[in-house]
Amino acid sequence: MKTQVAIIGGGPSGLLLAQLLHTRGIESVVLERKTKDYVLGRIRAGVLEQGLVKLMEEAGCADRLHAEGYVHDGTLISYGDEMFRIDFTEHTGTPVIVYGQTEVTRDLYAAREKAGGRIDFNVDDVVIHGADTDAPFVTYTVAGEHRRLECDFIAGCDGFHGVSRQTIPLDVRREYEKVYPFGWLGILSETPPVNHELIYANSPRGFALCSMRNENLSRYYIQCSLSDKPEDWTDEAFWQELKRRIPADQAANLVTGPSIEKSIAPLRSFVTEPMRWGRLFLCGDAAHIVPPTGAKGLNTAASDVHYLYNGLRDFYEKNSTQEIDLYSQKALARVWKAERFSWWFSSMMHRYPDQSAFDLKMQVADLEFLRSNKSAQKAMAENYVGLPY
Ligand code: FAS
Ligand code: PHB
Repeated sequence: MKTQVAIIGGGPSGLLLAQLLHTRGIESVVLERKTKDYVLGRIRAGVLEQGLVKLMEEAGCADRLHAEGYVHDGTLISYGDEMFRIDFTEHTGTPVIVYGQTEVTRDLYAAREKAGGRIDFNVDDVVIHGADTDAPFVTYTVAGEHRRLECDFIAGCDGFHGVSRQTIPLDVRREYEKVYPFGWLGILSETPPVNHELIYANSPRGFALCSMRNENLSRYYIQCSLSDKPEDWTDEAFWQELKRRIPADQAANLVTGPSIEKSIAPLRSFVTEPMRWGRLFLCGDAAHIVPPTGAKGLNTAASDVHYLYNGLRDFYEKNSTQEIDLYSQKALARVWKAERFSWWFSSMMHRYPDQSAFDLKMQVADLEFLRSNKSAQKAMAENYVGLPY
């Protein structure tokens, strides 16, 4: 079998790239390890930058996003019972859209199916061959049947635990990592959100986040120990802890209910350089991970896709390799800014086991400066809504 672009991974990165390439008549095949339902069952990101919204529009997949997504002009930040607002539109003229990653992925699957795009599910034993040659190919199995996919390029969109990054030789790769000493326990509940905007809460008991998917589907997180398991937390225990971490007036309005999903995500900052090796291009979580505090994971995957799509389009339409040759440099320039913002916001909002009294004073000073300084708020807003591509 032969295609132009072999895409490993059927998450948002791989699907968005496949659909954008399709709009220019560029063929691809997506290889996904799991089933579509499994991919759609993962509850992840909730906030979309305008850059991702524009890419979904370019891919012809933004109708439901615009119909059902929620425009958010700002976010709330609390510490103890204090709370203040960062106004995105005042500082940047740009809002964000609250629309779950699951729905983004669902829309992309629907578009690929409508276009007759090839997606092989339940693939195993994916191996990338000849990425450093002009004739790369991918071998894999489906239900024990061996397959070989000849291609011009390979997009490694297979997430943090995929095979693509590992294909780049260790003497070529440089990896940078910071593992955080806590996780996020998240629940989904069919209850109205506690506030119409997100609340990022710093409390003496740890971080909490109040988010949502729609007017009757809320998403809440509390910082938890890495030794915790979801089953260690009853719904009641979760709600009680959340109420103790958000301002009292917000806690008084919190509508609780049974969790319909409960999971714990570890937090890490991670970047691998370069994001290209020969004909292999890493995209999204395959190349970088951020703590979800700044809502940058999915959105930075989107800017990777933007750069790679433009590079591949120019290769096929203009016979130019200029943009693919600049891919890693351009993508990493934006990745590191997202890493910085996510690390800074996480440092300001979480409780760290080794924090001294001075460290805690620095957190409060950071929060007070952000609360009182318009330039600090503008910088926060510019990072949150998404730096330019
Ligand atoms: P993904 O991991 O989404 O997709 C990779 C795909 O490749 C998967 O479907 C996987 O099955 C497949 N795959 C893996 N190995 C393969 C192989 N060998 N062969 C074929 N296929 C293979 N970001 C936010 O902005 N906000 C959040 O709140 C947030 N919460 C998160 C919670 C968790 C638990 C995790 C893990 C991530 C979270 N993220 C969040 C980040 C997340 O949204 C990612 O940034 C986003 O999924 C990136 O998309 P992809 O790069 O497509 O990677
Ligand atoms: C979410 O709604 O899942 C969400 C929102 C903002 C974040 C992280 C997660 O920073």
